[in-house]
Amino acid sequence: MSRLVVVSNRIADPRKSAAGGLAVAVGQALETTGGLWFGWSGKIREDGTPGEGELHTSQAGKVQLATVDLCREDYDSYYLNHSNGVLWPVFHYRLDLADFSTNDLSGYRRVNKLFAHKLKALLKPDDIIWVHDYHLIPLAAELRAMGCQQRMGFFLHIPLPPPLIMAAIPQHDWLMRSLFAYDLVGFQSQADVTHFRHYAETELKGSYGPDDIVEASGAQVRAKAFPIGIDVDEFQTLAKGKDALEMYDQMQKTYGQRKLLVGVERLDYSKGLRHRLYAFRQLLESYPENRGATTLVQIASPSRESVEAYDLLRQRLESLTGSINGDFGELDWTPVRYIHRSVARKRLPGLYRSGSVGLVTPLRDGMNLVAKEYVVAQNEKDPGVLVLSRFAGAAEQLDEALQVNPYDTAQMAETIQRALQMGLPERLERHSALMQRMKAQDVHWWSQTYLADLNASR
Ligand code: GDG
Repeated sequence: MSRLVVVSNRIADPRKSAAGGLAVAVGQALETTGGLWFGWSGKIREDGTPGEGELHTSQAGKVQLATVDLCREDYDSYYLNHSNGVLWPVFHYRLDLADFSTNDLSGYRRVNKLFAHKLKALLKPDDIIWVHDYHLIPLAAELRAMGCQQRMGFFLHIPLPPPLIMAAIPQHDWLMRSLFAYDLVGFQSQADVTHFRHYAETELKGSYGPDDIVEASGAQVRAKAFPIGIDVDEFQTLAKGKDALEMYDQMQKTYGQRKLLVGVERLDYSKGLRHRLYAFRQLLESYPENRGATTLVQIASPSRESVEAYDLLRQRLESLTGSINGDFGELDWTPVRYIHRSVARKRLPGLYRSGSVGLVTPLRDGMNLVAKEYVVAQNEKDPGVLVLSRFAGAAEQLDEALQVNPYDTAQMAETIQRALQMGLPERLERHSALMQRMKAQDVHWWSQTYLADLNASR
């Protein structure tokens, strides 16, 4: 049986349960056959030389871990400036937030070449290589240029925008052509696949045909949607654990009879936090019966704090929260509980379960796992209601959520009100349909389906 080699910007020890959905899925896939997980160590060397980095290897059960350190210049250009300063905003349709001035494509290429060089030394001829996410798009092209002929697949965790938005990235055609070095390219949603096909047609003068094949510049790749799921069993076990139950009790004691709206995310402009607060303000204005009776608990865990756009967003959220609490709050009621810290993973299910409504309203999102975690954490005899943005990849799968357009404040407020007032029979019906899909398409289904397809892709 071929060995699986996973490559991602960051890696995790698959034996540690705190690792979260993707790490668990990839870790389990790796443990089945024994495999190699390769990525950046997370260490920055102040005295290092660009394009060079030390390789560290260690063994975690059946999985070999291999990491490379980056020097400061490589970290800045590959990770901060190009991956998070240009690719992340553009792929989330935010040309206004992309910082092209500091963009250094050569640093991004250099680090991909460095990774390819270090990885090549560890590869066996019949390995299967699975590369993850936007940091590493050109990795296969670099490996191929070094003579590697193994089967290689790529999965994009974030959305792929339409061609005219992609076209804003300097040398976008180089970036997109490099995807054709893979045997299989996986996307989160059908919308992303459509954008990839359109890009190939319009920008590369290519075409697409049967069997998910896209052709351009004399090369072929298979492009398909594989919507990522969560580890339903693991999350249900977590929900029954001591920490989650304690969290739930604590929320009940603190908020008593009040209904809770719950939001949990990294503090990121793609997640639509400002628009959610506008809708909550509108809810309190249009449906005053919620004043004193409904609280929004918003966890915004710190993320990418050295990128300027994130700092600005934090300031705006703090000011908006302050103004809503100032305008509507009472001595015994704070409308918005905004927490700029992370909650321990073991406690999360208890928090989700305490929410009568789960608010997952990104402006654009590849999939959004919080939406899925919220559903799985619910009490199946008295479930809460998921309010989900139509711009999350998850919206293609989760028809039974109440879907909203986060830019339409009045519609979002109206939908939250509908969710707050929904009767038990309708909540039960929606929840059970969502749960069935969640179980059928969990994270193990995702990795197995992807890898089976990659195996069959040549
Ligand atoms: C990318 C794509 C795609 C959040 N706050 C806390 C916390 N979290 C955990 C959640 C969830 C994960 O982080 C977030 O996953 P999402 O999918 O919502 O979003 P991204 O981080 O942007 O992930 C996304 C995903 O990749 C997978 O392909 O779905 O579209 O953008 O698991 O629970 N965890 C803890 N404390 C927090 O405060 N412990």
